Amino acid sequence: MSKKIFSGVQPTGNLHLGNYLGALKNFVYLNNDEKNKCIFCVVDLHAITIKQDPKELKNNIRETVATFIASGIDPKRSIIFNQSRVAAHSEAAWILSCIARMGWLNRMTQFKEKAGKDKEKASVGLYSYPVLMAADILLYDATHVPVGDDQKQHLELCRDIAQKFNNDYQIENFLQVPEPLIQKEFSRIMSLKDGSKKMSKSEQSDLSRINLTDDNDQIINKIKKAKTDSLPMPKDLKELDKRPEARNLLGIYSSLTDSNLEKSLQIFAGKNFSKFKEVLADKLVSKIGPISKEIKKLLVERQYLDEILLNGVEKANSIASKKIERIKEIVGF
Ligand code: AQP
Repeated sequence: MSKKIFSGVQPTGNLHLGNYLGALKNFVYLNNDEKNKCIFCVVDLHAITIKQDPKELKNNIRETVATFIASGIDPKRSIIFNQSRVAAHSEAAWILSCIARMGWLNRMTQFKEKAGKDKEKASVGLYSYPVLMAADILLYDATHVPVGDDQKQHLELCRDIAQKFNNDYQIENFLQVPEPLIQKEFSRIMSLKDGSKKMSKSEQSDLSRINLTDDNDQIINKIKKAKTDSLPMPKDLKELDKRPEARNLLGIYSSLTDSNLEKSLQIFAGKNFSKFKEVLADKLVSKIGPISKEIKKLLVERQYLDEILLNGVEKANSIASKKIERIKEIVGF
């Protein structure tokens, strides 16, 4: 079945192994299927929900495009563009924010996590972030949205908004209700320093994540220093429930080798962590090392990256501008 794919990545720097295994790896797989129409967006409007340095943001937008391409997304086959250049995203977000209910947004756990204890000081944008995300997806009639497990709740909200819009305006199937594409296993990669926290760009300690720009020595060093416990490698799946760091490292290994936890356990059960870490570091170096080199090469070619974005903006705009016009007609503007 052919799929219309839409997904986005925030240009907030430090793209990491979690972004790769949870999202980018899947983007590449979908991009490689000729039947699919894929749109991958650098969601810069989302990025400013938390204060960004303007110069760094500009660089991070290019770095995100470079990471898409270095990971294997083909810009000739997929549309790659930055969100802020297509005005329909902001316009649709406003209209859809009049459809979404406060009660729905109040349930979003990502806002609670990101706003932390001082909710009063969080930006309004951080709160309404999921409505903008719904606008992104719905403008392109996306049928499927590949994301990491952390975005599942936002996608459910997007489905609710689409259904309510169609119902309120009595226009059946006008907004396509999208399906999430979340991998069953390893859809949430955890911090290398704390198996209960997700690997994240904004975590202060660089040792908590493998950045996609890390060189081979950095990767090896971070895996060496990754938190484990003093016991040997677990013997069965049940044991993993109580050992989140071991589960995470085995999950990373399994995802990199397109395997599963059970098979990985058969190889490493009872062995020393140090031996396992050596094998894991090797796998990471052979997967992430070439991506890191390619990102650095591409970053020098600023004009090439800008052309990809310009070209993508033109294509995205021609789709989104038609949809927003129809939305405006439907609401009575
Ligand atoms: N740890 C993760 N495991 C699996 N998937 C992940 N994703 C992010 N972190 C993990 C997925 O990567 C895609 C792009 O994410 P994003 O850049 O839009 O923002 P995010 O989810 O907010 O990423 P971070 O790293 O967690 O950023 P900060 O630190 O700013 O909060 C998404 O599909 C996401 O699911």
